[in-house]
Amino acid sequence: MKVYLNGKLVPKEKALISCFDHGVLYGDGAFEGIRVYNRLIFRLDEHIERLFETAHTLMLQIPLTKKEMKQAIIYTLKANKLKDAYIRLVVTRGEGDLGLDPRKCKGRQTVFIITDKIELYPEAIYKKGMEIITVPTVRNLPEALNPQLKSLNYLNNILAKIEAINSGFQEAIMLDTLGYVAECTGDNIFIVKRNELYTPPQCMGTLRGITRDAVLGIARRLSLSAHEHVITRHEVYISDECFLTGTAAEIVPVVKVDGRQIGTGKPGEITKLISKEFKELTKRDGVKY
Ligand code: PXG
Repeated sequence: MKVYLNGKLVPKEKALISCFDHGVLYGDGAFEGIRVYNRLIFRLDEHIERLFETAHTLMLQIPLTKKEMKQAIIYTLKANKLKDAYIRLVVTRGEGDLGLDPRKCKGRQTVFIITDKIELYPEAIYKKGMEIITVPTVRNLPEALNPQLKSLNYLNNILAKIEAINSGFQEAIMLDTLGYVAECTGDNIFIVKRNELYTPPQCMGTLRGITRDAVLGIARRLSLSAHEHVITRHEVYISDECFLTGTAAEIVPVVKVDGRQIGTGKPGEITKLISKEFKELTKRDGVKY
């Protein structure tokens, strides 16, 4: 496997960065996770846009233009001869000293691109549905560390993931500080009630997920009402269907939340329809290489 590191392709074993890189020392950097389906890079422009938006707020200068970044991704995919893949795109502040001050990172920012496979959950989860819980760790406050930022500081999510794992679950609902449902540790959440879809609005400590946007688009095309609306845990418990969305996880049916069965306890019809339509979309919506 070859990894793109600062303009060069290097073997995985040689893809190493400095201990003084502020991405390592402080999580000071931005990232994206992107999927490739049969040589089509799904929503590449949207992912690049989001990376540059995160970098803008972090005042992190990306040493490549958007076009060069796309070319670098394609270059890496081709070098690894991948048809189906998961791309991890990372930009860090680069090498600095032992203080927080980002101005001390005087050299180049670090850019690396890993292209690999990813399988978050076994196939059975997609067929039978997942059981999840709500965890105590609340999602970061937007005014502290906005969940819209896909920064390298993912400890808020990792703490929640640890709580889920400690309780024997693979994924968890994180609430915002008001107690409304925000999202899961690495996915957005949707519920279905009386054939209408609901997902928390992005202002409530929720990442504007690209898969979430794709699902909202699918719902619109299918003439299903879809609302970006605050959701309580009660509303999740009494929903007819529930599912999660994310680049890595794709569409995951949820059949039990905090011990409450959702709907029939099996993946719902709308969830299955959305999954099918999403699969179709990935066959045509993307940048070909
Ligand atoms: N919310 C959060 C907090 C995420 O990290 C999503 C929603 C879904 O967004 P997209 O744009 O992918 O539809 C994400 C992204 C993992 C993992 O190992 C998950 C993500 C990123 C990196 C790793 O579960 N999810």
